[in-house]
Amino acid sequence: MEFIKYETDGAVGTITISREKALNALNSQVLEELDQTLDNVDLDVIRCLILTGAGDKSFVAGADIGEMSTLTKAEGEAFGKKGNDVFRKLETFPIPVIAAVNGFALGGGCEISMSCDIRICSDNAVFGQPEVGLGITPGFGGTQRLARLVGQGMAKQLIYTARNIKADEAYRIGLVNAVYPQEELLPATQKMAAGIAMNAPIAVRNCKKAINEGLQVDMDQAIVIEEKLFGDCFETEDQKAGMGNFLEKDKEKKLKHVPFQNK
Ligand code: DAK
Repeated sequence: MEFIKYETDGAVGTITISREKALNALNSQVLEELDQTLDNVDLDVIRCLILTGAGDKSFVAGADIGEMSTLTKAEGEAFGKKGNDVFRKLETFPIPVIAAVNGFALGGGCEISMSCDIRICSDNAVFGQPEVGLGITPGFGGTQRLARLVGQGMAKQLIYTARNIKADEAYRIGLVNAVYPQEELLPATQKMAAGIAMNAPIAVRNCKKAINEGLQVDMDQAIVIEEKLFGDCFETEDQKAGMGNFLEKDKEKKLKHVPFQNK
């Protein structure tokens, strides 16, 4: 792989978009490599993913404007489909994905971070949807995911004005969960990912599914989705170990972590 690095540490996998000279902009090769990397994540071992960008200036400065500028209509459609498929794969990936946003997250960069479950950013991060200034609409789900995350009034303001916002404003409007100095971003994200990976994997996966799928339907249907995924946890080794841990009378044993299984 030329533009994607994938490393693992225990049950946490880190994907780094590594095209620093173009501020990690997404061209078709980056999208293709990201797609393949996701397909190759060993879900028997990895329980949480981190997505970040190489360097300390940019997470992803958007889709590659140079490549897009010469696309024909058909090629534009193919590029859009590739991007949307990969972004959707991230969003529906069975395990949580945390975006560690280490700088510019513009256009497709902001959109890819919004396809992740959680966004944590560095204090130099900049978010924005500059597309209307380029004569296009956000095309990788920005109009949909931004409105769901920060509410339609704020999303419309950001998209119509094409104004970039800094980390503190992104935090204030709920686009990111936390802001850290650049050098603390990855350690803090790794700590959060490791904490998630310590929890029962089937339950964590089912929570992601319940939240994602429940948000697409009305409350009556959403509750049915939750019931089903709740029920699915029973009779698993994790549920037995988790509840057994709690009920264990012996204090020593009670505090001892019983490792969870992936089955
Ligand atoms: N694409 C290609 N190259 C980029 C890039 C981008 N998005 N952003 C930066 N670069 C390259 C620059 O061209 C420059 O390359 P060299 O000239 O050194 O070869 C290098 O990265 C460093 O950039 P700068 O010299 O500009 O660095 P500065 O610090 O001065 O400025 C900046 C940083 C992030 C403010 C600036 O680079 C910038 O404004 N970049 C563009 C940001 C942007 O507008 N991004 C949104 C792109 S539009 C679709 C679906 C989705 C999309 C499109 C279609 N379909 C469904 C069909 C998505 C669209 C977008 O993301």
